[in-house]
Amino acid sequence: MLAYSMLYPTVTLTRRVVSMDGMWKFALDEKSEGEAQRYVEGFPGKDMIPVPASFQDFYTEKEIREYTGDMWYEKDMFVPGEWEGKDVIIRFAAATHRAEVFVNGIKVAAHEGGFLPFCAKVTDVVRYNAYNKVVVKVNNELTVTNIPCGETITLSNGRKMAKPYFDFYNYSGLQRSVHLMAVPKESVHDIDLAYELNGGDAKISYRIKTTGEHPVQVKLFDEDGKETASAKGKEGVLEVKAAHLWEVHAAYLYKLSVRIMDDAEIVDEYEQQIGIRTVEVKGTSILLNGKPIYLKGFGKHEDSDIVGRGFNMGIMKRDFELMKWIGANSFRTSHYPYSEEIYQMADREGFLIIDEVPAVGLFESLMNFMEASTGKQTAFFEKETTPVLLKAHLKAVEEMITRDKNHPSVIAWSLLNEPETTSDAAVPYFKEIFDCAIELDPQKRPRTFALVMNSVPGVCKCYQFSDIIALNRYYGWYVKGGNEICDAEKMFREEMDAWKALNLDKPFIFSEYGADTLGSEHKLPSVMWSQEYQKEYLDMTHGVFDSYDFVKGEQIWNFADFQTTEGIMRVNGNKKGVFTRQRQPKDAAYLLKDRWTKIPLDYKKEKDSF
Ligand code: BDP
Repeated sequence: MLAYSMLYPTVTLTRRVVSMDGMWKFALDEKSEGEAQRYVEGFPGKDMIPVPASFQDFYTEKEIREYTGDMWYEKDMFVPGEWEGKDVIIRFAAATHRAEVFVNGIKVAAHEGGFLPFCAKVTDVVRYNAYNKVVVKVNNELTVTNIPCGETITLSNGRKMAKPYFDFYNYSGLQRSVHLMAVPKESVHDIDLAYELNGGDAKISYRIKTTGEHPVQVKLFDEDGKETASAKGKEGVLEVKAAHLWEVHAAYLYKLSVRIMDDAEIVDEYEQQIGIRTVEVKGTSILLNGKPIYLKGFGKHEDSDIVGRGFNMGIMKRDFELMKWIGANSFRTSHYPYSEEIYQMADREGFLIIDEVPAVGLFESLMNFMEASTGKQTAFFEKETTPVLLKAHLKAVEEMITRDKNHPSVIAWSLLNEPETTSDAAVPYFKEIFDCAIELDPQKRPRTFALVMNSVPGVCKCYQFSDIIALNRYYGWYVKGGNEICDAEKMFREEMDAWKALNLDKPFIFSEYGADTLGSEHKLPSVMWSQEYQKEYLDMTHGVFDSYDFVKGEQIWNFADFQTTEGIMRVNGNKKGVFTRQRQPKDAAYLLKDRWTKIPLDYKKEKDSF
């Protein structure tokens, strides 16, 4: 069990939440002198930076944008006197990639991993009815002992530089919201829910973890605020007659209220929106509420101009509007768990999410999409440091599942993206990760990972762990592009035939496919990088998808153009977006809209066998 609660901060009868978002003092610490100079009590300088945001794209100096190392954030926080007697907690929705937190000069928390929340309990160090100094040391170096993987090199001018083994910019800092909360000392810590449908009725099995011994009361309210079911005890069942199910693009959200009671007194109250639905894999079908579904949508990134990977509410809203417009029903949170507000919106809008842990770069190459296309085999899981990496990976899986398990939108866990799968050492590593996920998830959702180009039948030693086989495939882009596209199609079909021959009786989805395309380029006849070629590529690829009945989903790479490390393979970022980084359509968007609005949710339902 995690030391702190992952529950999203909410105000209830017993809980208080104050946002700490806004301008924070900011300083880089190139020589890592901050600690020795007691930065933990407050540091010199006047530079201010917004939170949430990545720090990089605000600045005009390249050495700041590319800065790798320690950086410091500082803010004064007022703690109200009426909170005395409760636990006072600072909650960081994310600090990328690691952080140490100090309040009034005292260390109160440390966390590794840049995309999941952590809390600092500061009850015993704060002064009430007074300002308290919060100082956070953030570090954005990449290593092979934490996810996402990469290296940190030192240039000849003495500066450190991040070298990701993955294809997105190493945006970092306090990229998500910070909250100050007051929570009762005896409180709701965690909530497990699992669903069973029976005719029109539903059973919700629940388990509540609290930090004390007082009894628990659970109630369910419908969208009109009417009480629909109730139960007593830390574990039990809520019986919902004539349940409104949560469906794709027709989400119904109930409110779950959990109270810890001391006779008539409410010790703690926590409320959360939930949706009643089941998810399972049966044969080659993915079933939602017992009915087959076909996934249409995207691999995405949290990425936009100026704020980088910082959570941006406006971008979130625009992205959902575009996804509805184009006829999508799903997305993968490639390559890290996203901001919690995005899952809340997906719950509300009825979108399906494949939730991905930040396990990317477990393949030793900056351009694994290129090297894997050559059939190159590497041995990533045979390093001396692999056990340390595994520990960090397991912890991230635990944090992600604990954080996201009650979102109806989350239908599957993606446990790695494009790892090396060709050596025997990968097998026990995968086993631990996949076992951990099924054990932690009360709903036993399907598990998957995205297979890189060289993970093919006969070579890949790990696909059997997946409940849904997810392929990242770039035939016609990294392999046999342009005028050779007929050969790309031939190779693609040969691979698909090889999968078919294995008779796995599992659903396949394409978790990535796409072609870089410049929003500015038109060319008749087409050339690679032109809008015309993106469409030709898609027509060929979709034709292959449509010929195999066990293919139950397509999530194109990528929703929008996004920032990467600079290099000869990238033109100020990856341009495989269906939309530009400014969220305007390329021509391919209209092709996809046409296709996806025609494909029914239960596409290929009759043909769910090989
Ligand atoms: C795959 C990765 C993804 C890349 C993509 C690409 O999973 O992160 O951005 O290919 O090459 O290797 O565009």
